[in-house]
Amino acid sequence: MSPSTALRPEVPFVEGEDLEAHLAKAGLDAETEAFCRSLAQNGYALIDLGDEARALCDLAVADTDRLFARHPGANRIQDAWLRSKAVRRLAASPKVARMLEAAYGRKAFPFQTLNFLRGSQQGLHPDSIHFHSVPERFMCGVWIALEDVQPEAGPLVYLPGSHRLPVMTMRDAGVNDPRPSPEQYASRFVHGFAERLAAAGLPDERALVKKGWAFVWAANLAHGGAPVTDPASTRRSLVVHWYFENCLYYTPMTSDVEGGRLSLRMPANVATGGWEWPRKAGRAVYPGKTPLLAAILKRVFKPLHISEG
Ligand SMILES: O=C(O)CCC(=O)C(=O)O
Repeated sequence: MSPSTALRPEVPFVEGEDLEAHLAKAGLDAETEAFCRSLAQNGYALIDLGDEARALCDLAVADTDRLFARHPGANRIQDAWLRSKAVRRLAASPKVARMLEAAYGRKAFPFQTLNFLRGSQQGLHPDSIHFHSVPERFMCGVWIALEDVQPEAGPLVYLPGSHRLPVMTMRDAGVNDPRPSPEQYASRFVHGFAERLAAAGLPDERALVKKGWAFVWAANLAHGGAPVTDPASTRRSLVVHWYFENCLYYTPMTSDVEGGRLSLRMPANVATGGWEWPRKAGRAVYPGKTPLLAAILKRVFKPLHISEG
């Protein structure tokens, strides 16, 4: 093992038991310390990205509104960073990268973007069933408000503290299948996860995020979109999913975690425009033909996925 590998934490600082001991010797500024404490205690934390980012929000809105205008009824664009410099610059914010590295102890990279025009009204879910890592919990979501969020526009809703619940796998949800599917996610996991949340009895909160601020959630935090009560409202936002270096990256929804069969991913790196190999003990791991081909096609054709939900 190289010295740098030996120094990498196996548990993110903000997900472990020793955060205060770490902060005492890390010499971080007050804003970053507060960010780490909030992420550890609540499973979320806010970052003011500053005035330069607020100007980028306007450019990102102009770019994505043009794309939405070409697809009437659409509410979601996946990977607009491939076509919009402003979306890409916001997604790869150096301030976010710095604060995530301080909080997790490994270098972070953004691997996917989602732009929403209106509230998503998504059901409560943890990202840890969509994207996960080995070692676990080296993943987070960064939700950036491109305009001030109004209460009637379907704000982000989340359950503080739910990140501390055990990570739920497809088998935990009763899917006894070595090759689980998105259909089984919809028919079993969603229900099983809702039951787990009800048993935990955690109250929900809504995020009325101001333009140019980022709401960061831990991989296992339950979150979704509140109902939109004003159908004429917009809620332009940019969700950026981040991973951390030197991990295996995989899709839990189609993996058999307990059986050791992981659907490996070859995530893009939005900051560099390339991709990242999944790694184990510092060594690149072949992810399989499908993810490798998907990564190459993404780089060459820069596909956008524009959809209603
Ligand atoms: O923006 C929202 O309403 C929810 C987004 C979300 O849940 C996600 O991207 O994982």
